[in-house]
Amino acid sequence: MQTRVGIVGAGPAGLTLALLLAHRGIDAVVLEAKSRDYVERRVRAGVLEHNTVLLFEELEVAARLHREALRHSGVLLRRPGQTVRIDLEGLTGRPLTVYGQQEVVKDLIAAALERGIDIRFDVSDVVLQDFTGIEPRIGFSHQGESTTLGCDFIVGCDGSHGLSRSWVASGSRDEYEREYPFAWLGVLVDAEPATDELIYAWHPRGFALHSMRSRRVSRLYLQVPADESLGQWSDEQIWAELGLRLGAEGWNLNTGPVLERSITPMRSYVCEPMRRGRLFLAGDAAHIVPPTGAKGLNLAVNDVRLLAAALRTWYERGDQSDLVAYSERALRRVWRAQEFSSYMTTLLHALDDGPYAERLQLSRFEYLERSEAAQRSLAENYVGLPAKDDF
Ligand code: FAS
Ligand code: PHB
Repeated sequence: MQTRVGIVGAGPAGLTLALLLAHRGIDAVVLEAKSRDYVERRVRAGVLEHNTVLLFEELEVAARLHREALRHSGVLLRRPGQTVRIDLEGLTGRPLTVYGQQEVVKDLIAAALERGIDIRFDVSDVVLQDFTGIEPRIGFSHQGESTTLGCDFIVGCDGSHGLSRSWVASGSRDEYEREYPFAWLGVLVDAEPATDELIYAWHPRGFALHSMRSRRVSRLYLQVPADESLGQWSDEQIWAELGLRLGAEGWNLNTGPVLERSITPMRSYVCEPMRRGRLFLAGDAAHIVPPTGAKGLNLAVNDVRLLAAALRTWYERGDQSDLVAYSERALRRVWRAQEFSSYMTTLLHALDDGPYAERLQLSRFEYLERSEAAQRSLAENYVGLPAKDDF
């Protein structure tokens, strides 16, 4: 098998990259370890930045998104007895879009297959070879056959548990990590959201988030200890805790059947550089953010937006300057998202860091309540700073 770009992973990063390359007439093959059904059912992110929606519109994969997604112009930050609304669209001119990652992945896969992009699901034994030379190869097994895919470039879009990161040699790789002492217990619920906009709540018992997937399906999260297991929480306990933490005068949570539940660890990670030879990393393969800033999926899309443009420069003009600059450019927005996710996580979670840290949180919250400048800073980071060729 031979192609121009071998992509490992059919998540938002890998699929968006394959579509961007096809849009520019550059062949790619996508190798995915799981089944199509599995990747289309994985419940994960829910919030799309304006940049991400614009890029999906450019790729002509946003039709269903525009029919079914929820368009939000603000977000609510809550503490017991206080709620601050951040007027995202009024402060930045850019809205927020709520549309589940599983819906994004369904739309991207459907468009890719319709456009003849070669996606191999259920592959195994993926091995990356000769990417420090000019003829990289990917060995893999598919439908009981071992195959080698020759390509000009390999892009590791295989997520936080993938293998491509490990191929960026430990010698030339700097890793930056932070583990938080808590996780998010998430539930997808068949219940009408009790709010028109997302509610991020600080509470002495812990953080809670009220999001949604549609006007019929709510998505809610609770801060739990990092080593918590799902079995420790009954539905009743989850609802009781959500009601306590999100509670406000004259406001009631809508409960309903829990359709899905999961626990997501809260960690930050960055691998630098995001390439080695002709192997590039994009998305969670290169970086992880705690979901408090709703950046994970959007960062993955930004990485491949920059990488696809760099590959086009190479193929159209034989100019490798954008490929050389890719890692530095992508990392600029990665670190902006790391800082914002850290700010939102430390602003809104019960940190168990003593009374001084709690007073700092309160002061930040009151500053947000009083200062338009503080609100504008949060708003522009949350909706996503405008995409540029080098950021
Ligand atoms: P992905 O992990 O989505 O995709 C990687 C793909 O590579 C997977 O399909 C995997 O099966 C495949 N793969 C792995 N190893 C392979 C191999 N060896 N060979 C072939 N394929 C291989 N972000 C938010 O903004 N909000 C959230 O609420 C949120 N919740 C999350 C919950 C969980 C449990 C996780 C893990 C992440 C969550 N994220 C959230 C972040 C998430 O949305 C990611 O940022 C997003 O999926 C990144 O997309 P990709 O980089 O494409 O990686
Ligand atoms: C979600 O809807 O899943 C969601 C929304 C905002 C976040 C994280 C997750 O910050």
